[in-house]
Amino acid sequence: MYSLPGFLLLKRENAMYISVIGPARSGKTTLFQALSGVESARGFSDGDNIISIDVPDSRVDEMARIFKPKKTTHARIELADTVAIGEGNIKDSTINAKTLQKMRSSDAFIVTLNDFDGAEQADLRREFHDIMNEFILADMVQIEGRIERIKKQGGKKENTALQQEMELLERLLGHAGDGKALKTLELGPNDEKAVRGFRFLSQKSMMIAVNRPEGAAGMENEGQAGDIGGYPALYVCATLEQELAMMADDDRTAFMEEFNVKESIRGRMIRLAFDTLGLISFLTVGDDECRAWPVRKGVNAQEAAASIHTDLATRFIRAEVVSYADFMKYGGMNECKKAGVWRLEGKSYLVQDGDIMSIRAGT
Ligand SMILES: Nc1nc2c(ncn2[C@@H]2O[C@H](COP(=O)(O)OP(=O)(O)OP(=O)(O)O)[C@@H](O)[C@H]2O)c(=O)[nH]1
Ligand SMILES: [Mg+2]
Repeated sequence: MYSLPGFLLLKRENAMYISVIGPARSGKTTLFQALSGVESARGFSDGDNIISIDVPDSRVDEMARIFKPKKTTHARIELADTVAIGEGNIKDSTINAKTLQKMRSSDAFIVTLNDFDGAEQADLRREFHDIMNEFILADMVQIEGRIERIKKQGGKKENTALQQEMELLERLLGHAGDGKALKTLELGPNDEKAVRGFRFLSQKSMMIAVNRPEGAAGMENEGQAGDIGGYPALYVCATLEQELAMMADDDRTAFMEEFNVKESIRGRMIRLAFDTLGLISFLTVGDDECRAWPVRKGVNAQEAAASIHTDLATRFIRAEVVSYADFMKYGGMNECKKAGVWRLEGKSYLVQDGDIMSIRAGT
């Protein structure tokens, strides 16, 4: 039976799960609404507000225009609005276990920082630092708990597996104890696998949304805001973007021109998320369905097949591949065949972003 390393697959039917987190009143809910286009009551913040959003992808739209399929499916992101995080919150259990659990199961965080009422850059860094400290403390509590249990369990007997785990836990604890995020600890593949189950908060991928005042919106602020604490940051004006997200398409275009907004935050943030998480998309096309499949960079054709269906990976014979660029250049599959750019690839072919694939599988 063909088995796939778990980290190459995205859970929940290919949806990434991203939580919007940040200090109190930093604009989390406003940004959540801007990204999802869904209005939820302001101040709603028990972490239960989860919405599934489509990943904008003009390649999928273009394929749908050409094939006119019964169904068009974009990659999806599950986005959650959460409670505020401040100093002492996790330790004092102000954040309840259920919310903490949801944060732990996130693939990544969007950290919203308030820069709309005159905070200095230094304050943003301090605010982020405070949140990271909370995460590090929460991770330490988990590590210490596990160490205690191992001590009780394996105290008398020789057990290499437990000893190895203990050594790893001590290393993690030492690193976190120095106030450093676990993400910055280099781990070998085995250790990486061993810690995955803990779902440590300070090990998550993070993107920072620096929430700017309305007057600052516009072109000059649309780029990246550099990094904060080693994590990539984007400038955003959440209130403006929230208004944008709620508008009819025609109004939106005019509004974006007026405020000199080139691209809405949804596209910018999702691209950053794909980048940060190391994701690419391959496409499947046809009269039934045109669809984008997000996979980790570096998956091979067989692993990509598994993200569609495990059976397809087990019975994998070949992948028919045409790049999106070639498809558009030559104007179709048959044209690509004639031009000699249509390929038959084997299991170990490394899937590229925008590959249009069809998996040939045996019975
Ligand atoms: N001027 C300005 N105000 C903003 C911006 N984003 C949020 N606000 C205001 O800040 C207040 C808090 O916004 P929310 O989105 O509810 O913040 P939150 O982080 O979800 O707050 P809690 O869930 O209570 O921690 C609201 O009054 C917003 O209108 C912004 O970009 N510019
Ligand atoms: Mg809120």
